[in-house]
Amino acid sequence: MKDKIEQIIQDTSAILIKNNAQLEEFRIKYLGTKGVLKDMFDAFKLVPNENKKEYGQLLNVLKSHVEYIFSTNKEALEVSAENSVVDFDVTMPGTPLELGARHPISIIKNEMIEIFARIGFAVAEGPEIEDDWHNFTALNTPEDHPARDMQDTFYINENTLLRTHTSPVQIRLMENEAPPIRVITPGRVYRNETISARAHCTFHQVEGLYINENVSFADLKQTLLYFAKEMFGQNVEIRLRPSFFPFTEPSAELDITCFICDRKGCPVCKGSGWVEIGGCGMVDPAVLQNCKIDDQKYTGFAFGMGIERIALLKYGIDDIRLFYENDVRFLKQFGS
Ligand code: 2NM
Repeated sequence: MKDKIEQIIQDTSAILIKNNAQLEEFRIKYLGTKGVLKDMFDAFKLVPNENKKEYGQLLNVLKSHVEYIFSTNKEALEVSAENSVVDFDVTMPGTPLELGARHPISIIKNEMIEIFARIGFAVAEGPEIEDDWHNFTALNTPEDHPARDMQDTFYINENTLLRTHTSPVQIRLMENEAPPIRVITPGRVYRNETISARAHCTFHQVEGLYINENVSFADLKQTLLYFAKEMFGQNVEIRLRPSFFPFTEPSAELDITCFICDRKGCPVCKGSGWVEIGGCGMVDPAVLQNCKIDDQKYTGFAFGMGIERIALLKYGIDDIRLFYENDVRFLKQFGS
């Protein structure tokens, strides 16, 4: 019996268990109700009394050994099952990622940047939190101008505010770089306005600036005509209506012929055949002086357009608030 016990310990130690079926085979063979251990314990009953103590101890060693082999193999199989991915076909195509859509404001902004890039305008950006000098004073805006009013401007403190236009980016450029300067400044601006279908407290602008020797109002007009035709179609014409801005002299509002109704008159142009898309003018010499640019040598033109306004017109959207709600049902329509 002693030899038999040793033989079983040797056999079970050498066994290689590779899967659950082999584990079950092992369990039945050694630990089952008709298994090897059961036979050994049955045989133990016939052992003479004087040998019972010795063989009893040996049998208990055998039982622990077989149970140990079983449980360590069982654990090893469980761990390897957790770590291996069964039935994974590496040649299958992956789960496709759902593509998003660019925001309509970004689409129009990028289109405007491309159109102006083709005639040599660079792009510049700057901070949305500005100081009084760059947002107002350098732009020749008087201390008592209504735009500086708490009602129109979000102030952070007396000298710090959320920019109300992107012109401060152009002031920084004129302060730091020598002409010629030919740049557009797209970006987000803030105005303290009551939110409605037509107006919002934040919106986006593209402003343009060209400073050089002999820059004329005719250059401004031709630049804007080129832009309007590229943006809205070659049939479009522009109209400049006299206006006023503190930073330009002379100043004008920029209208384009209504491309919705082709000038016949419709709800979008309110029957007039024209829609306003921005403002413009010749940079006031006082602004050039504020930026230490020689206003005897250089002249310049500037213009500003609202991106939302152009997006509303181009996409036939009737409520500006849709741009800021991030409703995917709205945004998905601009898949690009
Ligand atoms: C507009 C209309 C007219 C403008 C002026 C300047 C600067 F910095 F050169 F003085 N930047 N942008 C300007 C002029 C902006 O927006 C409706």
